[in-house]
Amino acid sequence: MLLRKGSRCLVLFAYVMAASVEVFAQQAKEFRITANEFSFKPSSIQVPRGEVKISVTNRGKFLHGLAIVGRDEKIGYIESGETESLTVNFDKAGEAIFYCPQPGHRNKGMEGKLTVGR
Ligand SMILES: [Cu+2]
Repeated sequence: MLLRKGSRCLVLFAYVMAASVEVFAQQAKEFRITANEFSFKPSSIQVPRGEVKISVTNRGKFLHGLAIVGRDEKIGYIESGETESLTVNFDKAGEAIFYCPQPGHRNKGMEGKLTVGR
């Protein structure tokens, strides 16, 4: 296939971008949580400071999600059987509560504790 100079440049750019995204993703430590009716497992996780990837698998029948008190980033909902990830940058040590943002789920017990190490 013949490509004009401009489009070859774009293809190269796309490759470089894909490679950078890959490196970026590998740097974040990943933590896995499962969601069900109506709890998270584990309900307490310890993460290091810095970039952390939290992957949530919905093992329930309802929609579930993940939100962290005091943070804007969240996963609004995850379909049953699916996994979604959230990358968060924790810049200081401390504790935070994570919960399911689906209406009523937090009150039914879908919350847990996230401890950020020093
Ligand atoms: Cu839920």
